[in-house]
Amino acid sequence: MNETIAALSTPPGSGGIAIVRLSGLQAHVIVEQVFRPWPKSPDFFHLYLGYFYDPVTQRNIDQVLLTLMPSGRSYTGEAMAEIHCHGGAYNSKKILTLLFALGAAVAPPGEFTKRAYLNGRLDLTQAEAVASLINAESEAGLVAATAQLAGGLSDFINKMLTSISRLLAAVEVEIDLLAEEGVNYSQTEMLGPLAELGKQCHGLLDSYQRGRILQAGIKVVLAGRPNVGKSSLLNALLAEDRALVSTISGTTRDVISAPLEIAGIKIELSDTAGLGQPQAELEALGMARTERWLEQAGLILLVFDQSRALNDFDDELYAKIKDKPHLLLLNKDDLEPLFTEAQLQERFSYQGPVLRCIGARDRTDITQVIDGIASFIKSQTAVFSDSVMISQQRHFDLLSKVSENLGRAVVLAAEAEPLLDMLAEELHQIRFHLLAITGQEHDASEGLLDIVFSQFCVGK
Ligand SMILES: Nc1nc2c(ncn2[C@@H]2O[C@H](COP(=O)(O)OP(=O)(O)O)[C@@H](O)[C@H]2O)c(=O)[nH]1
Ligand SMILES: [Mg+2]
Repeated sequence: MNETIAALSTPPGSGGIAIVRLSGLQAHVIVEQVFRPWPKSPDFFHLYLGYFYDPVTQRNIDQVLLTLMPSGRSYTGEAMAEIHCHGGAYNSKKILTLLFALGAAVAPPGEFTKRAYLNGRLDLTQAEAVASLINAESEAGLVAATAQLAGGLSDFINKMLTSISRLLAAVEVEIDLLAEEGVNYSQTEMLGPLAELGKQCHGLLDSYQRGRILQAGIKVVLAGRPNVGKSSLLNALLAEDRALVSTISGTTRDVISAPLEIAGIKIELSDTAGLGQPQAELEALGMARTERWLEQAGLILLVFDQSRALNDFDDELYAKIKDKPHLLLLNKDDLEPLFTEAQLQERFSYQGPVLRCIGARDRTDITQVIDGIASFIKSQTAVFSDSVMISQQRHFDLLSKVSENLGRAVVLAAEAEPLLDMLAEELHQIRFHLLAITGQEHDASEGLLDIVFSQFCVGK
């Protein structure tokens, strides 16, 4: 059914080695024409040292290692061959060109993993985990992706599916029997499992925020009035001179972002233009940009200069961010204080900690700030950290639909004389959405597979 595909599976450019992969019915036949010496009866999963050569000119192209994998026991589930050549851009391209000349087709992005899914080697959540694993940028991201790849989420969804299929079968039997002899319907047998499914579904939906943070990281934004020391803090947290620091108010205009890892979580730290009364047009543009950034922040660090009295701008600023996750930071602790931590907390009715940046200007001690961010992250991610979670928007959307159908199913099932056909329809829908998560069934017209596999690179 499928043509044999070939692609470079390592990044283009020069490196130690490059790996060219082939998958499909003709994979072994094609490499037999370009690898020598061809073993008499080749073993699978054995690495053969030899030469990749051009069958027309008979000239050797590269010294390579070749391994063959049989269908049913390879990543894609098809016959596969891997050619480990020297990591040059030219030789690997030449090898690919010769494979294409012998009939291999160019592999679209994600095609190997797509075939693995279509051949039942992975389900859709596991295929998505492969993409997450490749893109992981932190310890937590890696752990989350590996758990999903191992099938943690698939198992959980499959258990929900077993339960829903059982209920559906019971309702359908009931529909048949009612038509004949009017057998009594057992509500408790229906409502108990439905409630349990609802709990599981909400557990997964609740885990989305945590799953996103673990896998994709969190955006942390420094905000505050001009000149309080935001840029100094960014530099201190990054331990490098990244942002311009000056006594001139309005120095920072554009948003400066840089990656950082705290408590195993990937952080994108951003410094913004201070919010207040803009002195010039450019400063006003910077402030507008800050506001947009604040909307997307996963955590806002609101910085105060303890040597300057609090005023209306501070109240305005606080009102703006108070519904977002935030921490208060007190800076310039080497200067005479005009207010205390307690006064700050009282003014804004803020229950959280006030983190002191001790001499941020000289990068001396920002441990309180780092610890504060770390405990915030832990409070967001630690709960049930060993349980199954979701981190993909697609899963969240499907489970939201499941949750709606479950709500309606419970109402229908609780009726004194339930409308069994309608209940069956809700259960069908739930089953369909759950099957779409693992990819066992889905609406082909939605182009789901194209969307999922286009996130991959060529050769994966
Ligand atoms: N005395 C003192 N000055 C600081 C401290 N942190 C920053 N500054 C100074 O405050 C001014 C404004 O700092 P900057 O980081 O540019 O503030 P931003 O406008 O909030 O980004 C600069 O002159 C800094 O050197 C501090 O802890 N103590
Ligand atoms: Mg600044």
